[in-house]
Amino acid sequence: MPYFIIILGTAGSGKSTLAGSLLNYLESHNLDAAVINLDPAVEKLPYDPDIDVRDYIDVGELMVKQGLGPNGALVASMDLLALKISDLKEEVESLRPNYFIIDTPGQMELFAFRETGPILLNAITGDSRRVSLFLVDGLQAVNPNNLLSSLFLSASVHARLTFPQVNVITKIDLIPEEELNKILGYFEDPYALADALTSSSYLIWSRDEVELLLEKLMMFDVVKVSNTTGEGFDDLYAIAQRVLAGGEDYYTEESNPVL
Ligand SMILES: Nc1nc2c(ncn2[C@@H]2O[C@H](COP(=O)(O)OP(=O)(O)OP(=O)(O)O)[C@@H](O)[C@H]2O)c(=O)[nH]1
Ligand SMILES: [Mg+2]
Repeated sequence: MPYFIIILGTAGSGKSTLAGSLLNYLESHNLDAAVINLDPAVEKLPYDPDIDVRDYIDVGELMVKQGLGPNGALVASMDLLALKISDLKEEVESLRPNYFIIDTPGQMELFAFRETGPILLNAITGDSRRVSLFLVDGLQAVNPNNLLSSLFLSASVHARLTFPQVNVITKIDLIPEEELNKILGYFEDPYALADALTSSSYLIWSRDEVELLLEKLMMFDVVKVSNTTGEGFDDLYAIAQRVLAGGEDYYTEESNPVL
């Protein structure tokens, strides 16, 4: 059975670029991989998708016909896709790669707050082993308050999907080394992040509660990558493979962050 690597994250965090880079990485290691594009609104992709939801739905047409804005049309198109899931599933089952990489839309509402995203992903992946990669835009994570928001969002996605999940900090080629070390330091010592947050970001919590919260939010493994230079892909592959081989029981075992 193929393994599924699902790439999630905020708009522009590097999902599609990472899907392409990961495909190249796997193929260059003689592993057979296929990419599923689940973003109906994308115009240009940095890879050639093996399966493409744009063959199933037309967001532009939905916007015109139903008078919807871009976000509403995206949500509506995923609902429509859910109705065509058996065709999509058939297409997925017709391919037999070692790995499926799933590129998703940056509209996080689909996966953090709505049922359609999880329904679609569960249907596509079936009984296969899967891992979610939650992308955190490294340029945004330089700001501790942004990093906190990303960690909350990552936890929301995990609460909805309940797949094993790894946080991936992207665009590290654009981050000065000193700033990058600070971000990585936060994952080794959540108290350092608690210190760095401006107090306005946790008005309703005491310092003790913030520390406890951060410890929980940082329980996912974290990897840093550059989609441009390829740095970090050995670590990303190693950790994804470890999670996939460990299956859904992964969190019952002790996990060590790869930094
Ligand atoms: N320097 C650098 N740029 C990156 C990296 N990853 C992505 N980018 C750039 O960031 C921009 C957004 O990347 P995408 O891969 O389209 O991001 P996305 O998450 O798929 O975006 P949406 O699908 O619109 O949500 C593009 O200009 C990429 O070239 C990286 O690791 N380093
Ligand atoms: Mg994209």
